[in-house]
Amino acid sequence: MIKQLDQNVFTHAILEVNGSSGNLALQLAELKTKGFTIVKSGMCHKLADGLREKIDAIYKLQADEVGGEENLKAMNDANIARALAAYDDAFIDIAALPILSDIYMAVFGSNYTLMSQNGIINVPSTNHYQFTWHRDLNYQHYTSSRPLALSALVCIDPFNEITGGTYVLQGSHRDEAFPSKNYVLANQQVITAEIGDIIVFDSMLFHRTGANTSNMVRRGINHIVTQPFIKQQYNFPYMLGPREDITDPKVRTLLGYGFEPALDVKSWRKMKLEKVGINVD
Ligand SMILES: O=C(O)CCC(=O)C(=O)O
Repeated sequence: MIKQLDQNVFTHAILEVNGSSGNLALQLAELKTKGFTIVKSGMCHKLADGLREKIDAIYKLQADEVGGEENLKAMNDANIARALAAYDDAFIDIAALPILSDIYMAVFGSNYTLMSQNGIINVPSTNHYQFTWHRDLNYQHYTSSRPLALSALVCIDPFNEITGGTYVLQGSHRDEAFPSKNYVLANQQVITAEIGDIIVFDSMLFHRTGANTSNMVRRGINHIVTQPFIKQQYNFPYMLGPREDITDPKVRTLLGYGFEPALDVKSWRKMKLEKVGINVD
């Protein structure tokens, strides 16, 4: 949330202006310059209540399948519920929210896929791996003229100074290296948001989760969306199976159907031939 200041934009001696008015244009301009923008999804509290329960249940199931939460702690993976869309279609709907698709389409064109979708569970008075500064494209230290990936962090609980907002270093997606400690302390900003707000950011923006000093768990769902030349962290088509009931081509592309790596040359050619209507055995 940003404080509203004077609402007039008077100028003089300016001949050139970037961008047009309108929400999407504003979001794209903010993403480019600041590296983040905030979008309102209009999610109702009832839906958030349901998603909260589902995230916790998926996390428990995933912890149990690797021998319990202690093992997740040992690998710095506690309180993250991974690949939610593969467990419950409600998370496919969240990943495919039209308000997000509009941004992805404007940034990437029509081919973009879900690289990862994680439930971030910020438990009061516990440590979380995401408390440390990072980029969502881990270990990468270069800049690009267009975003390589966008992150969309959907707030399922209020994000504020007490529950833990999201800390960002504005503009840091344009720098190769992480800045000095002095720079971070002088320039870090915390984004606060309401249930249903979505913090969309360039995945190269340095950011971190804020500590939760409240007495309630604070959850968010982070998506990383890329063009399909960057491989998915989880193979959603494999986890979901063929799912012919998902017919919307935009949603299938988002989930990665049609972009699975070919097993060999023949299957790669077969796939290309099928697209031009030729079937070979
Ligand atoms: O929880 C947050 O505020 C940020 C989440 C985050 O850093 C991430 O998912 O990469």
